[in-house]
Amino acid sequence: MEKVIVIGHKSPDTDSVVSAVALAELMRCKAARAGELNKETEFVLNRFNLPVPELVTDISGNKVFLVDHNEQTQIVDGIENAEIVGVIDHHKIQFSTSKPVYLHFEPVGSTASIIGKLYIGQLENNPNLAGALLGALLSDTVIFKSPTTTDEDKLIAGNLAKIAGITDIQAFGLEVKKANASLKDKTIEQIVKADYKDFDMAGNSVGIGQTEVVDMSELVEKYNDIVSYLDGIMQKDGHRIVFFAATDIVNEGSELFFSGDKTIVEKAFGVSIPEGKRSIYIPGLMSRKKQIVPPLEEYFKHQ
Ligand SMILES: [Mn+2]
Repeated sequence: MEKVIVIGHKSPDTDSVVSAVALAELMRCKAARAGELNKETEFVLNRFNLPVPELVTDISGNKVFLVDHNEQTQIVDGIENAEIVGVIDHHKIQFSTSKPVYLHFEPVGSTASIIGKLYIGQLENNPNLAGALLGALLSDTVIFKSPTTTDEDKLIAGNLAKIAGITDIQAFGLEVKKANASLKDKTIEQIVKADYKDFDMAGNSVGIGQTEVVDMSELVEKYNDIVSYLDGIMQKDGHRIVFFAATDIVNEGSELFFSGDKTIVEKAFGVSIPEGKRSIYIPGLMSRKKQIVPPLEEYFKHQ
């Protein structure tokens, strides 16, 4: 393939970046990223001696292979002047092309799982790439705790761990997660926007950020700042509603902050929120894709 650039979504997470790096190396093309790296991704690339892919903010004029996303709002700018040649993803299909393209979608816990399975033969000789893919898999599945996790993810993780020489998958997963979990040294923007995605739901623009937290007490002092930051996004971007989920990966639940009409939150999630309160704790809520997006889409569909 000539000059294909492999790239993940805006506000990239570890799955997006590592999948791009791995696929580019395996297909012998170029990896890029559509935004700044978070600390967790930095940790994984570092740990396995992998290069940081080049930052690309406008993809115009290139052939592009998308990994870990396919929704218009999440694709790097300039895509309307580029040619999509392929997509490997584990999200719902939300796009169309005028030409035939290579598509590989699977309902598994990470894009890294798909790449790890497809290329397991080649990965045998590349323990660093296998280790990084394992890190991305464990990140996206929240060390297998997310409801998006499948038996196949666990199987692939085992194979990748063997190649990478990692004996304790749980301990390695926690190491990966902890690299990004402390809120202490981060600005509100870094906390909310590190993993933030815009969605179009029946003509309504919905923004949803998510972060994983190991120590929820760090959240308390940031409550007001988070709420006013969300209000700022609401005003600037003209959304119908904006969310931020702080997900407790130890106790398995999320504090769901919002800016917008609280009846949307109440109806979509079947909760009741006291007047003036701008967040609600939802036990068991771990996954944006499986537990936040679907109830909201259901709500807006019937509006
Ligand atoms: Mn992913």
